[in-house]
Parts: sequence; C-alpha cells; structure tokens
Amino acid sequence: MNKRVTIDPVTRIEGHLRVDVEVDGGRVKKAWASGQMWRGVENILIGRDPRDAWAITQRICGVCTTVHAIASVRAVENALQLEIPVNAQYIRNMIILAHAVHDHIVHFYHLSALDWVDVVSALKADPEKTASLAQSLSNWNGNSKAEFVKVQERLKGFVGTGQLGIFTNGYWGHPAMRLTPEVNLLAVSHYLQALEVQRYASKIVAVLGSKSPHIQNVAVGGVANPLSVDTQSVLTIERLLAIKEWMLKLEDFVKNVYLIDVGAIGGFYADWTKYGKGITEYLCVPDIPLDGKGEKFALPGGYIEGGKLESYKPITTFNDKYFTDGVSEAIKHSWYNYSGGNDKSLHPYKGETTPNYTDFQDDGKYSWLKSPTFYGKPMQVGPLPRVLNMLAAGHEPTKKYATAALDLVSKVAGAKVGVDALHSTIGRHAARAVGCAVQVDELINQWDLLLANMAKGDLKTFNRPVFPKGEQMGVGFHEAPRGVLSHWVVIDSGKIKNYQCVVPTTWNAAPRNEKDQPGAYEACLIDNPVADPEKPLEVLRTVHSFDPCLACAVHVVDQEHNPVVTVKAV
Ligand code: NFE
Ligand code: MG
Repeated sequence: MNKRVTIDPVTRIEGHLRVDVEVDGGRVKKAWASGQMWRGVENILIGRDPRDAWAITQRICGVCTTVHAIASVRAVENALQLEIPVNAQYIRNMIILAHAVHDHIVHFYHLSALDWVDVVSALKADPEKTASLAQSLSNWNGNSKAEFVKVQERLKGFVGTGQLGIFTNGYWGHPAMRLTPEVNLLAVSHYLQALEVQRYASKIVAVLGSKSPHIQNVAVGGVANPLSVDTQSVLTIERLLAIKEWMLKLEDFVKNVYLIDVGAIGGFYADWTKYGKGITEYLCVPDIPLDGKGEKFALPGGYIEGGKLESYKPITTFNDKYFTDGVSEAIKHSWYNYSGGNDKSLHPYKGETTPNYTDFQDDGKYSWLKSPTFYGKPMQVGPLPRVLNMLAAGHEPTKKYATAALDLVSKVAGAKVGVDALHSTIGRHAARAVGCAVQVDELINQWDLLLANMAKGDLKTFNRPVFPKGEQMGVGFHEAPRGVLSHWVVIDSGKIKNYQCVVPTTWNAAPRNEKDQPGAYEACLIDNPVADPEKPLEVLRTVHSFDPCLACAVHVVDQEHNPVVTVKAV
C-alpha cells in the first residue's frame, strides 16, 4: 500500500526544505523536493552599483558565506574583462579553500554523521577496544583510550540527566543504524574534536577576509588586503605564518581523521553504495585560478555524461562559452511566472524573478526553487561530480586520495569497492572527504605561491575597474562546497540591469523541470529503502548526503507569503 511521508522541515541543513516521498513495499517510488521560503536578492540588485553586488549577494547565506562574494566579483570582472593581480587570486583562493575545508568538516561530523552514528549506543562501548581500532586506522593524537573514556563519561553525564543536549531527537536505536558501540564511540569523539578543529579554518577566513562569517576584503578588481613585509598594520609575514600553522592543523585532521572515518563508516555501510545514485549527469566548474585572467586553474572541472568518466568534457576558462551557453532555468513547477510563458526555460542573462505562489501541487507548482539545466538536462552538482570530473581530467592528487579512501572502504567491508561505488548516498560522503583532502593540500600550495610571489617584490592586490557606457554581460562561476555556483550580471552604463544567481542547491534540490524531469534529490531518492515511515531516517540519509542549503537555493524573506510550516511524518 502506498504511503505518503512528508518531512517538513528537514533539519540539520540550512534553510527551509520539505521533502515528500511515496513509499510502497518499503521503497521510495516517487519524490518531491520543495524550497519553502522565497528570497528575492536578485530583484534587490537591480539599479545598483555592480561594485556593491558582492556585499549584498553574500547575505544570501550564512553557511557558504564567502562564495557569493567571490562569484559576484568574478561576474563583474568578467563583464569588464578585467584582469586582477595574481596576489589577489592567491588570497581569494586561500579564503575559498579554507572555507570549503570548514564546510566539509562541519557537514560530515555535525550535520550528517548522526544519520549513521548512534550516540546512545556509544555508552556501551569498551574504550580500550575503540582505541585499538582507532590506532589500527590512524596515528591521530586524539585516538587514545584516555580520550575515549573522557568522551564516554561526558556522554553518560548527558544521558544520566535525561538531557542529550545537541544529541536530542536523533533516531537512536533505529534498525538502519549498523555500527558497533566501539565505532559509535569513535565517531562521537571525533564529532567533538571536529568542533575544535573547524575553528582553525574560520580563523584563516577571518584573518584574510577581515571577518567571518561574511568576508569584507574583496573588491571588483582584486582584494582590499594591502601586502607588506615591513609594517604591522596590514597582512604581514607574521600573520601569514600564523595562518600556515592553522593550515597544518587542518591538514592533520582532514587526512588522519576525516578521510579515515569516512572510509571506515563507508566500509561498515557498504550496502549504501546501492542507494542514492539518481542523476549521473555530473557538472563541475574549474576553480582556484592561478593567473589574473582565469585561464589556468589548479582544480579542473567539466561535464560527465551518464556517469561515464571517458565522456568528460572540460570547462577551461572564465570565458568558456561551453559553460556560458549551456545554462538555463525553467519554472513550470516553481512558484514563479515568466512573461513569455511558463513552459519556457530562460538563459540567466534573460532570467526573470516574478513570484507566483500557488500552494503545494503534486503535478503543478510546488517549490520556490527554479529548475536549472545544462544543455536541456538536469544535473547533479557537488562533491561527487567534482571528484569524478577531477578523476576524469587525470588530476593526480584526486586519484591518490580516492584510491586511499576506496582501499580503506574495501578493507573494512572485506570486499573490493571501486570507483563505481561512489555513485551513491555513501559515495557522496566519501567524495566530499576526498575533495577536502585535495583542497587542504591546495590551500597550503596557495600560501606557498603567495609567499614566493611576494619574495619577488610583487605586492600588488588591486586593479581599478572602469565602467564604460553601454551594456556589458558577465558570468562569475565558482566551485562552491555544494557544487557549481554562477552569478550572471547585465550592466548598463555602470548600473545593474539584470542579475541572476544559479546556485548549487538550486541544481540539486530543483523541482521537476519544463519537461517534467525530476531534480537530483528527487531522482536520487527513488528506490531508497524506508524501514519505518514514522522514522524516515533513510530518506534523510540521502538528502543530507548533498548538504542542502535552501537559503542559497531560493535567494529576502517574503513577509506576506511566508508559509506556515507543518511537521508531519505520516
Ligand atoms: Ni548556502 Fe551554498 C554552497 C552556495 S548552496 S551553502 O556551497 O552557493 O547550494
Ligand atoms: Mg536564482
């Protein structure tokens, strides 16, 4: 018998997401993803100075706080064909990478691990056994028996008072929870350690970006950090050395804890390589530009068709028309109208943002998200597309970390697990950790590049933009933590005429498009198991594996239409 399950709101994400599934025979047969709050940042930008857009668009989100600033300045620079000093590129790159590392650590441990880790079960663990297991996998200095005893005591304190604090309301004891008490204790300990470690990434962003969350140092034309080797008031060698130390702490944690935990948990949950595949059209953009123009990148990107790595088609520069021409957004199932008809799909330079709320209609309009497509097809974006594209491009560091992660999964699972297993719910977590290891190495590399360039006497960080009369169009893309982010700006004589943000979570959490094809969340949920419709943990596993950010996806709260949230798990 068909059962409808509505999860509203989905928690441990950013923003307001509703997910509906129809379950039959313990499996998901149909799914809907719905953005439940309207934002309209794009409309706020009309008529403004393009040099201010980065500060406004950055307020789209409090999670990926830096990414809209970066995409925005890149869009305006692209419209002006303005080159920026390479030092500015290195400083922006360090901010981007530190932010990404932060985002991934927090997502795995604090937003999603509790879908897989039973906190209450950790009370039954033998800390000695946890220590010997942990030490067999990694030489991280937080893996001592004393540490695990301490964490277990803390947990007993929580549970003894009946107050689980941050651990309240998990699906503890759910039949889909499969880890031993020892592994659960290990994971809970690393959850708490990760809270400490993530601060180092935020400190890097704060020092380089002058503030975190929401950096203050970018400018159309570069960055506002004056570099100097001999005054205290600017970005000095002393500060840069402090940053380097924090980078090394992050490197230690990512390689010796995060990557290992994902490999081990992936091995214990090897059956989850069978679920969550869905859309295998994988889009990723190149990032970490190594020159002032955006023609050379440290991390490759492109498009993979139907999951076949050999179909990889690279996106090569900030001006690559292959990317620019391919993107379009539909609203047939979204709470908007298009002046030319709601069955149309519009290129972002011609994009429209006109709200039309109807309530939730299964076969009609049901989301505030638009449906982006690349050459007419819905895409999956994010950590998995990123890693697969980098593998397809022959990126050596990605190969190294992907091999290490899959070898560990195979060892724990007791069976060979290959790249194919990545096209799945648990594979998305593994890919995020692999990408994070690549990013932490590149973070350190960008520091080296900046210092080497400063040593040559180049301290330049800003080229002044000049806005000509007439119309210019530009796109700024960025491989944000959740995937492909692009900002599209049309400038008319120094003022913004149109602005569209096409955001990672919009790609992934999109409703059906103009051809009624489902978005990535919707497609990935099909055939997902659901043991107990009252506690749809397995649905949350697949949705959380994308790290949803609905604040980004539906970019100003509409006071009039703010819908009442109903929580029901039927
Ligand atoms: Ni608000 Fe974001 C990222 C952007 S969203 S978190 O990464 O852009 O999908
Ligand atoms: Mg948009």
